[in-house]
Amino acid sequence: MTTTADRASAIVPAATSPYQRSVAEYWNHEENPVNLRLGEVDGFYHHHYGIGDVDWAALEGPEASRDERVTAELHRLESAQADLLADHLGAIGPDDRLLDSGCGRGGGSLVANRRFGCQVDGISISETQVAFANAQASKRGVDDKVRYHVKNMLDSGFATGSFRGIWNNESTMYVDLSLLFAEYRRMLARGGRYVTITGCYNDTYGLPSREVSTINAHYICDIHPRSAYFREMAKNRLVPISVVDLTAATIPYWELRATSPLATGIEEAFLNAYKNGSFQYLLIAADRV
Ligand code: GPP
Ligand code: MG
Repeated sequence: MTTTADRASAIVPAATSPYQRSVAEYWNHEENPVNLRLGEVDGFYHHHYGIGDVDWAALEGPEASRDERVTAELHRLESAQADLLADHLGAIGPDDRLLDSGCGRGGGSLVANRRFGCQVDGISISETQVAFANAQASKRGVDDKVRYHVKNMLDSGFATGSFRGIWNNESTMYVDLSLLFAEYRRMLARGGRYVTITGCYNDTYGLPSREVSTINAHYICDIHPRSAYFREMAKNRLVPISVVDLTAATIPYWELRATSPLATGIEEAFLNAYKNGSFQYLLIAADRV
């Protein structure tokens, strides 16, 4: 049967397993200053990391405003990451529809709407994140186009073929990729684009390193090997068009973050994982054929 309309959200609960409920709980209560203070810089609240060269001058100058400069610099690098993801969505017009899958507090959807002027739906299993994100969209006056929903990315109920583009910005490590990409195969229009930026473990290292396991424990997630992305995409009519290894580009962000009072304690694990070759920061863009 081909569905032509989105399913009403109330029919199924968003978080369907004890694991998913524990993840929703984590994000319902998460208030890390590294996310909130950065978001306050310009109202784009992100839940991903940064890329690009650090302007180390942020550490110099008056001591009193040093933290503020570092916060702004970290936010600049996270914004550059969001822009790079949007660069890979392809030619999106104002009448197209995009899905921000695992939208967090919603910054990425606002970035895409600002760039393309199109409708964006963001989904998260965290009620708190969705409420926060919808409040931001209203504040910006874009709530007619940008809407956030409490939905499960494995079974969101959006209509078949209804999206021109779908992305995950650091959220695929919470789900089984075979289920995820089967759902994207269904929801993406033919010729549509899928983009993910993700941390994955490096198959050439072997199985997850101590540092990768530490990151998993920190966020209650399950980082996949690089190979799983390509295998599951190939099974689901998603043909990679760009693969960018962002590992070297994200290390400066983590080095700066480690100097900041906003550091959460996970910085050394990321730096060591990237430097010992067990972990990679990757962008993958794929066409739905
Ligand atoms: C969180 O971003 C990102 C994840 C939970 C996914 C894990 C990412 C990997 C690349 C493995 P955040 O901005 O909420 O985290 P933090 O609070 O540490 O900044
Ligand atoms: Mg963050």
